[in-house]
Amino acid sequence: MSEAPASTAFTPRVFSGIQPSGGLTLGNYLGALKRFVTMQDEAYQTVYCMVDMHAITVWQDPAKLTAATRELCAGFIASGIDPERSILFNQSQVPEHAQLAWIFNCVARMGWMKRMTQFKDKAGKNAENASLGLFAYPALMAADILVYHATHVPVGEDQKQHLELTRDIATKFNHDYGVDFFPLTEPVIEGAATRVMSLRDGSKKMSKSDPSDMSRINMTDDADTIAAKIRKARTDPDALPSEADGLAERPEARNLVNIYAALADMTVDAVLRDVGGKPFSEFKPMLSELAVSKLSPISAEMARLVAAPDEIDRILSRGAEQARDIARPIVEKTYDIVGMVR
Ligand code: AQP
Repeated sequence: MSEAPASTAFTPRVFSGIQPSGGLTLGNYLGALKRFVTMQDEAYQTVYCMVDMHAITVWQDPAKLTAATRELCAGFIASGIDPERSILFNQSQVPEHAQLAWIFNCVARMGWMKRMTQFKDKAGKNAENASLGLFAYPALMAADILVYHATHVPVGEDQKQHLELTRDIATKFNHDYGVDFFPLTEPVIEGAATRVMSLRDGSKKMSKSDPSDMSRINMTDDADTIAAKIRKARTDPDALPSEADGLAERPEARNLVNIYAALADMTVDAVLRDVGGKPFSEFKPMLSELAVSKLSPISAEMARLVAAPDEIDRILSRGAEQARDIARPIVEKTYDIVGMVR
């Protein structure tokens, strides 16, 4: 079997996306956005996307989808993504994503898709009533990445399985058609908060679509709301340990310490050296103060940008043109490989 090429054979290029399926959360920021920003300064071309086609795999009110897409774009820019240095656009403006996704729907196997835990989580007990799009979501995600021949994808821990599937799709395509065309993309899952958990339940991921607003910190929350959510965050009665091992069976405590470490750019060990032995009644105000100092400038800048939707739309259409310049020849070449007359 012909092996897919090592990603080093391709131009170093980063692709990642976030769904406009609600407001940005602290989980999206620490698990993804913060890393997107630092990758701009490394030796990659960076391509970032509001994945609106992914968002509609579950019902989205049209007016809210439009507003959430613009707000998400504002969140990218306010967090430090520079549209002059990164390509920033929304997925539906680049039809090549859908074109390649169809080819990948024909490459991916039903058995692979049925193993995807995110589908099981999101479809819940009523899988028969889930959309076909939700089931095919990982094939579209593979197309998002491979339509740019992206070599690296910064994501949170929850997306690891989808990245493995992307590599499986690339390998099978290359093998079936006897080519070395798609790279084996590397996930970049780094930092103290690759899986930020709900503030109400340390076993559940912090999510934009969680029905409880108290479960998450939204990037648009004001200082009082952030402080109230942290004050009410679920914890246990014990004081904080002085070493990371002491957090092993304490998911809620571990989550708050991870959030602190990621916001402060410290290791968990360094945080525990400072706060070990303190009760939550002392640690929570420290965490609130840190979160407010880091997030308030971002939310203020988001509010300023959201008030200028024309400017956001201009940035998105320019980004879409730049994205299409990369994606179009890759789809054309894919069609040639598959044998489609064009
Ligand atoms: N809680 C989290 N901790 C760390 N990383 C996270 N990400 C999301 N939640 C966390 C990362 O953010 C990026 C964008 O995610 P997404 O919006 O495309 O989809 P998602 O993972 O399904 O995020 P949500 O907030 O849970 O959205 P909904 O509620 O609509 O499903 C990804 O890199 C993800 O890993």
